[in-house]
Amino acid sequence: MHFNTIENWVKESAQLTSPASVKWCDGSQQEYDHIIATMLKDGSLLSLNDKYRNCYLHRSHPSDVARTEQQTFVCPRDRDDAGPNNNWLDPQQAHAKVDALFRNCMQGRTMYVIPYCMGPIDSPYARLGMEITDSPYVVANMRIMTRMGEQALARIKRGEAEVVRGLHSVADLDPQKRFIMHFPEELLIKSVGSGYGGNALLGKKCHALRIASSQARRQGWLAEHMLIAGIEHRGETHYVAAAFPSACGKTNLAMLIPPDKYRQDYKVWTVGDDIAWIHVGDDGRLWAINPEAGFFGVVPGTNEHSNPNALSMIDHDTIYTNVALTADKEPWWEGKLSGKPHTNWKGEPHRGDAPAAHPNARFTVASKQCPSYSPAAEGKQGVPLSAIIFGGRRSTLNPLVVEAFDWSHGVYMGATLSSETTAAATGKVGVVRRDPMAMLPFCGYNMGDYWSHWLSLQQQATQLPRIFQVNWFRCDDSGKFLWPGFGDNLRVLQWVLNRCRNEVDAVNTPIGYLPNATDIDCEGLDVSDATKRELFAIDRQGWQDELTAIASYFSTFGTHVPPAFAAQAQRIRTQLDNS
Ligand code: SAT
Ligand code: MN
Repeated sequence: MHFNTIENWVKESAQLTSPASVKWCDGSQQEYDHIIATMLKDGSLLSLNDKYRNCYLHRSHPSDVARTEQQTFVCPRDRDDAGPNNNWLDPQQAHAKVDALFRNCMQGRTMYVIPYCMGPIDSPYARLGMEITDSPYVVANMRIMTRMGEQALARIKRGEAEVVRGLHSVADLDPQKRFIMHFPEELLIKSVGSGYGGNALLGKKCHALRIASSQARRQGWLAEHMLIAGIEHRGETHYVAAAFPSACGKTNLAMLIPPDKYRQDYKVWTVGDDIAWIHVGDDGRLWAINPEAGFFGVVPGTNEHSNPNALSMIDHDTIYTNVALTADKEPWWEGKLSGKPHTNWKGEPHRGDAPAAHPNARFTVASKQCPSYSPAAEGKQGVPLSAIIFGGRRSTLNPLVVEAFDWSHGVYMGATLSSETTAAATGKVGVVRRDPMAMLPFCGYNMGDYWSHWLSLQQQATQLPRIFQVNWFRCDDSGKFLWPGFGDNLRVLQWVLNRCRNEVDAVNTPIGYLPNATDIDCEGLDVSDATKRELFAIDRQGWQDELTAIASYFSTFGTHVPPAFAAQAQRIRTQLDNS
């Protein structure tokens, strides 16, 4: 895209929104410090106890605490291209609707122009973006989450083919006038009325997933809601990418510290915790880069046990959003093992049983602060994938781990992923919803076509990763988790790796390859043989019902569903009947 086009768009945006001034961000430390100072002064940031060096608290508007999927739209010309997985508006209508809200909305405010790069600045797989915003909070967060400023601008000026533009304003934060609009055909995002996370940091879900997924389809790659981690064992590192819905533990898994007995032999390296851009390498393998430069992670539940790496990286140079405070102004959240809440996330005295921190409270922190951050994450080519893992939060049915028979079956497995909802999006928590590849809220085109695109990689790649599905959340009849999770998930990753290296065989079942009982090491765990059997039990009736539910879900995508899926379902049904 020619730089003139971008400059003109900035001018037009200023004409539309009438800011008091326009500032092009250079991404420097001085600029960041200045933004922080401005926010401390106007009260939109609060300083914390000195023990938390350069840490700040931002309290968002209480009606603006999570992504709002109802108000998120994908607007290609043809409704069918958005698919039943997206809200759609005709692009002209969508522009008219939001432009009316943008009109003069920045009066008296500064309009910031943020050039940014998703991915290592010198990587051929990195992509450029420009976000316009009137929120200093967004500027500060974008500086942590992306490679922002001069270098990105230089790359844009060199005439990068595709630059994604995003216009954002908090406007008056009225939930009724909140819209997050995507125009994949114009590589354009318009977001108004929210200052929160995925609604406002446009590099993240809007660009790196919704717009990027549609670019990826055109260009033969994948933009996925996946963590990337390296698992080092005896000098060899295997990389896995894993998709889980929001707030299901991607960050914890990406930063896993092996349990004591494994610590000598295994080390987990963090490449990314939320998004993976995956391309076919010259060697026919799939390679992944993390387009982000920071973590925007869920705070509640983070502690020495669940994620020691995260805990140690967020005690300095971190922006907290919607956590509680102790009496001496330390950040506090449910699950924190020290201190007690004095002021809740809204800034009111904490009392009663209501959570003190918002369940979707977040930290924003640079990746480089993570003790397990992988040097490979800064490499140009990314990392080669040995395995892809799909995970959901299901209290029943899905086993602890199962391996797909082949790529087609794995894609089907990903497409049938379902999970109980969390606080990361507004709406009811704990209801099972289908969330194919954990991409339901983020796939920027028709999900049926997306599945076909996944399948088509078989024609492009010669050495595809193996595909697995995991479920850390299976419960017994009384609702107690059967599996300890967290660091002990390494025991499952060990099996995944052993399978990738052809070192163990597995049990062939209708739903895929399950581990032999002795191949998941439970030594030292409070997991009895009976519990282990429960973790892998195949509830035949449950699976038959699941197939019926899946078929009815797929039917909502009509002719877009790949024919290969019907064949998978048929095979599973027949094998269940005969089992
Ligand atoms: O608010 S975000 O979309 O960035 C976080 C998430 O839902 O994964
Ligand atoms: Mn996410």
